Amino acid sequence: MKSQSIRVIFTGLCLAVASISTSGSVARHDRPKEAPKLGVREDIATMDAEHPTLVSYRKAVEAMKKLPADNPLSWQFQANMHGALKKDGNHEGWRWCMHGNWWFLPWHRGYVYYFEKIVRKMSGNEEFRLPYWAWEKEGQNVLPVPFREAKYKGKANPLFDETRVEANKGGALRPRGVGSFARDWEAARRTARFTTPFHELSFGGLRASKATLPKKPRSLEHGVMESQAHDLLHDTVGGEKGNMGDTKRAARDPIFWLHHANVDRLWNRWLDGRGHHLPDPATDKDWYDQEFPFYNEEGKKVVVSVRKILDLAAREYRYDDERRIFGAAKPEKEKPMEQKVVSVGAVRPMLKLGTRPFTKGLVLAEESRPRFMAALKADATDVEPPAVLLRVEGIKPPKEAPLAFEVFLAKKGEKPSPRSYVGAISFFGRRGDHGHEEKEGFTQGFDVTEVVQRLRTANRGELPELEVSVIPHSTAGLTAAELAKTEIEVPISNITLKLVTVDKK
Ligand SMILES: [Cu+2]
Repeated sequence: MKSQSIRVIFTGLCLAVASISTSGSVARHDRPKEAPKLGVREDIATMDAEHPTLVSYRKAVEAMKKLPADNPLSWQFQANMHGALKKDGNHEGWRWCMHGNWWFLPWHRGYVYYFEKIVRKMSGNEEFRLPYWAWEKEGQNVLPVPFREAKYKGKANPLFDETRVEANKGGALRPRGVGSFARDWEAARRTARFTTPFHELSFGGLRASKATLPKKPRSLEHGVMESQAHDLLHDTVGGEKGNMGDTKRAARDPIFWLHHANVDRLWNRWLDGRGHHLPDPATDKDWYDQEFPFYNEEGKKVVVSVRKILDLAAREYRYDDERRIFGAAKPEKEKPMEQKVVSVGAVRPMLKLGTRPFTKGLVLAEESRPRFMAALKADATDVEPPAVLLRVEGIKPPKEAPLAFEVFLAKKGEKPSPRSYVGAISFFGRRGDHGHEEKEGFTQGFDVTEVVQRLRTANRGELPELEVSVIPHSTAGLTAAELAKTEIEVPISNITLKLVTVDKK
């Protein structure tokens, strides 16, 4: 009786998937090689070390680590597809990770998708689906136990990575800050659009023009899902010198794949939100048409478009907390809008971030004040409400930066608190070793619209005097007092407040 009802549900699922895939039917019994059955990616927190998924993962990682780096099924080759050290040499399939543009999410979806296939082959477990590490859930911002121990049953544990330092001790990542991964995720989840001209208003990142192989677009301005939580998780697991903190080595750490399975899952959870949708297939064709090289479980190079990645993934896995089949979200027609941005305030003088916390007044520009106030009070029923951005501009990451910053916007005299936390600045993928972009520095902005509106409402409709606080945190396990004794300077050019308004065309 029970198995029957399960079968009914499963058939229903397959039908739903088939109806949204472009290639039509998904045969369950006599399925072609190209159409594996739908599997479920589950929360690692529900698994003990003996769970078949982890047994298979250990087996595959061990086998992959024994293969030479030029074999696409090897651990090294797979990691090098994300990024590689100079001494690793060159290969056409390497160094393809997409960061700082709107392909961050689909590229990583494809990358993890093919990796999962390879793990299935190398473990001999056809049922294998990657677990995900839900670090955004309270109490789960700790490296999962099966990855922490150097030994497993008396032998080297394939899931262990000795380059993590603090994370392997099992403490909460970001234990001393006011912010948390949960908070960062909540902020990201509220982001209304996948892409906009502003990185702090773009869940998926900034638009980039079609990339032609082998050139890839690169910018240091990360979208909200990427810059909040994702980046800092890399840094807090990797610590000062660990694999996870460096794009060129990150995927060597077996936890990388569970981290990205989670980022992939959170993309789906974002799509659950009302009005949230993928780029418009008509106006954002470039996003769907972009092709990337991956390697399948036969070790063969495959070049697939974003459209194809979405389709393949939707047919092959879903998450255990899926509320609907992802990929089914209908893109809505968005009104063309013209966005205008004006500077409405700044912190002066403000030339560097360091190892001690600071608080400074945010001075509103008198000339733009009337316009700013009018926008905040505007009845925004038929246009998009104005957005207020707090931007830390011209951040020049030092070569070694074992720290991250939490940023707060509060009423003058108020201590930084969860209510005034607006987000974090971290350096994953933006450290000073890539070339010319770093000389310019990068901007990390935050959507502070809600904070500003709350402060205004609490102050009888008028904006109170504002202060910005920036609190540094060690990613190498130092306490605030220990960190304050070290000398690290992060030059910046400015901290500004911007108003973004939308005019209907
Ligand atoms: Cu990542």
